[in-house]
Amino acid sequence: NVPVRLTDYRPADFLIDSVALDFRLDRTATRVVATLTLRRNPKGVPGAALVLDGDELTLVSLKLDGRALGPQEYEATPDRLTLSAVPDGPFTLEIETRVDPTANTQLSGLYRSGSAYCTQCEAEGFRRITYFLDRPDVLSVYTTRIEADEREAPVLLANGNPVEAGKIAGGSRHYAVWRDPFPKPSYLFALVGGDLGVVRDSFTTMSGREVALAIYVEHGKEARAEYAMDALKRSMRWDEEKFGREYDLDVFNIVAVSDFNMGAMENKGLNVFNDKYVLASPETATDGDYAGIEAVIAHEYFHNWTGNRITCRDWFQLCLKEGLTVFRDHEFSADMRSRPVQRISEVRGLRLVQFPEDAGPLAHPVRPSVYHEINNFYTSTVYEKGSELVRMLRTLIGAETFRRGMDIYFERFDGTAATVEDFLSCFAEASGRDLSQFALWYSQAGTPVLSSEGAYDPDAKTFTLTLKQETRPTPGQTDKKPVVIPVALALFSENGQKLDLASRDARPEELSRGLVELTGAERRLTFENVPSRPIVSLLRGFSAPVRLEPAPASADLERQLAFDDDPFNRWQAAQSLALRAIFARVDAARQGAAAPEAPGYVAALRTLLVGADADPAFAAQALSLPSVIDLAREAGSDVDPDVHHAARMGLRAEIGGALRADAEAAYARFADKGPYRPDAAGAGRRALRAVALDLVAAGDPQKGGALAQELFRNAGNMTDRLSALTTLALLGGDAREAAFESFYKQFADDPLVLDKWFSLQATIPEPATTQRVIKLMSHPDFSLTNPNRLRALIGAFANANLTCFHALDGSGYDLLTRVVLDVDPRNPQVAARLLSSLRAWRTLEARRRALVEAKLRDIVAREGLSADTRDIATRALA
Ligand code: B3K
Ligand code: ZN
Repeated sequence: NVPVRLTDYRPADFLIDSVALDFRLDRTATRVVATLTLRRNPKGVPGAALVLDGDELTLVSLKLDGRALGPQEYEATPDRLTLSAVPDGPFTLEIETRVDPTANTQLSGLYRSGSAYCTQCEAEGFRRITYFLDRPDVLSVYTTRIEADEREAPVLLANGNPVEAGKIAGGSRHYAVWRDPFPKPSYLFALVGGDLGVVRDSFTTMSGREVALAIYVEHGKEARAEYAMDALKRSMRWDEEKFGREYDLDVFNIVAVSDFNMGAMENKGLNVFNDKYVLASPETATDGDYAGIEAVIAHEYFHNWTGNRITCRDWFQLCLKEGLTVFRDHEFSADMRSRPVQRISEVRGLRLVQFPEDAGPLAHPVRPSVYHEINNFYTSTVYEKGSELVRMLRTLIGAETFRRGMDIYFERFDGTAATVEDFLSCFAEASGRDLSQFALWYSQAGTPVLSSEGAYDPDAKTFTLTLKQETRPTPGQTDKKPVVIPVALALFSENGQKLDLASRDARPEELSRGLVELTGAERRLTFENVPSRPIVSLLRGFSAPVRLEPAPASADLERQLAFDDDPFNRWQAAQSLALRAIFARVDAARQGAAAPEAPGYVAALRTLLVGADADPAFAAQALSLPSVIDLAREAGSDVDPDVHHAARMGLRAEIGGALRADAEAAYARFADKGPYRPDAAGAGRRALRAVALDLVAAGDPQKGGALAQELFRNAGNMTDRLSALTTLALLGGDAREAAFESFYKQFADDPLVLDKWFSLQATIPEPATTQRVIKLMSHPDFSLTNPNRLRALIGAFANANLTCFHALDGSGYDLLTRVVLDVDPRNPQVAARLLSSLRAWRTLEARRRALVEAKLRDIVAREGLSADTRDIATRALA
């Protein structure tokens, strides 16, 4: 397994202008005839042999310009087809392969989910269907004919527009032909065949074209696709309004399947989805699920322009489509819901996964320069940090200039396979700025640490702010250069008055925008006319993906929480106060001292709770304590999750005790009124109520338990029911077991709801949970082959139950490695992803570190390990 390097990029030696695919669907022996029209690429090596990619393929026959080739005229292995002598002019190649969709447990290529046939080709799954130049810079026009048994697969779908369909005489077979006029890379190919229900709608584009929309789901679940359909129409309108992007085919189809390696896939005109991101009803889906559906539907739809019309030259450019499309879906969610609340949850997500990734052995640049297995690079760094880079670019050049740059990008690179340089060149042109330093963000791994120091001079009435940056070494990258960091800032007087910024050390537009740029290792700014020591609001709106150190003094944080006009920094102030209070408890526990209380923080929370009606969603976020994962990340080294968990629970009890009456009042005040609506306002009220319930349970377990049981019984929607069950799960005892049992009985036939049932049990933070998880693995509803179910139980255990997963007896690590090794031969992508839950293992204290290291060494030593899992294990040991 040789590494692939960005610097080794060479254009393909051949181009494939058109592809005609003919599928005869069969459960175990599907026949595929691919007719390719090829010609030499003027940019390729003259006279080069034609080498096509394959993966576990069986070649049936091969014809060149209509003539059957003998075995001495080519070389075919399961993973390569080589023709050393091909014409210099254009020619056609007809390749017949046979594939077994039922045996395809990797869920890459053509496989079966339930009784349906479906495909997943990104990144390199097309080569598991036919031999091809399976690389994103080879763009072709596809025609797809599908033939199948009409009883088994009445629905036959592929990319593009439907051309023709009919019955085949003498039997029960039928066919459909689809044509996609837009040249695309093979990773965007898709096909679906099955017996599916459908929801239909239509959309009139900005230029008045009618697009037929359809979402295909399991029969009987049509009503649950209505929210997804609504989200789709809103996405289509939004992309027209905000980016001027119109949809381009006559149809847009979405198919929901229950066996899927990730969230969804943006195949041209035929998105295939994990049904988790399509199906929702108030009884089965939470507010979080609805928000997730809205975001993923939008994300895949937005790929039509950022990913499909303009694709990536090579897989190193993955962030070009992913980071940009995440940025677009974030903006969409911000417009559909609450912008501040959306921003806070983006940053929470970034810090939960991307920051640890960037600080650990799996760290890599947003645009990596080398990979062994590309599927392991669909990471939080490429997606979420990639999105932050686009956001920073917009912050630096301004929203209008950014939009002009996007217009240039769409205009200039439509129909091509582009690079990050191509993308940046559009913004350099639109803004007239040199973006070469900005480009470092794409090549340099690691989270920069931004530190600040302030000094007030009461005589001169000046305030001097010193900003410094430093990026620590990451694997393979020791020397880090300073990057450009847009630092949004404001100064407030003691009583909350926002001060005008005056300084000779900043450009006038920096002062008027409240945005200074740190480009070197250090910058000093002296602000004038500052009447008293100011309160500094730094990195407002999280203007750059950096770690800000140190947090301001607690008294300043309390003031910021009270009057900062940047909601993100108000939330940040609450988080910083909570972190300080928890770490004070950690220190005390380590010294055997009594737990220190945090009266200032608790008083600030009381104000938030009492005033929650103004913005319940925001209050719910500000009232939520950092998770144990947050604590581990902030500690950075010598992590003992038990100590962190205990300190966190201690603070939770302190808050619950102090705010009991206010929490009970809030719980009553925010009771659901009227029918459930999955909108942001309703979701905010329910989130606040869940926080209130948790506080009541923290302060008075008996009262909390009683309220939770009542809510569990009478909940009118899944959001409330799950909040109640979460509280009961934490409280333990017979009530918990009874609730889990009744939940199971009620939803035993609903896989997506059962996933929640498995997850919640896996995350109970008490020692017995590991045994519970092991027992659940023999539950009749558990399955190692369904990725959703596997992630629900084992993924949740390893990623969200730190005390059990990192148990000192090694039982959590045993469980994870056993499952990873069991799943690996069947589904390497999912196994490797599970193993990535060890991304932060080096920050653990010594005993746990030794346990993990031994496990990783054991995995690497295994024979027959997949390239995916080997890659993660090897890099994790770096
Ligand atoms: N582009 C796909 C991800 C494919 C992952 C392949 N291992 C979904 C998305 O990001 O929209
Ligand atoms: Zn994407």
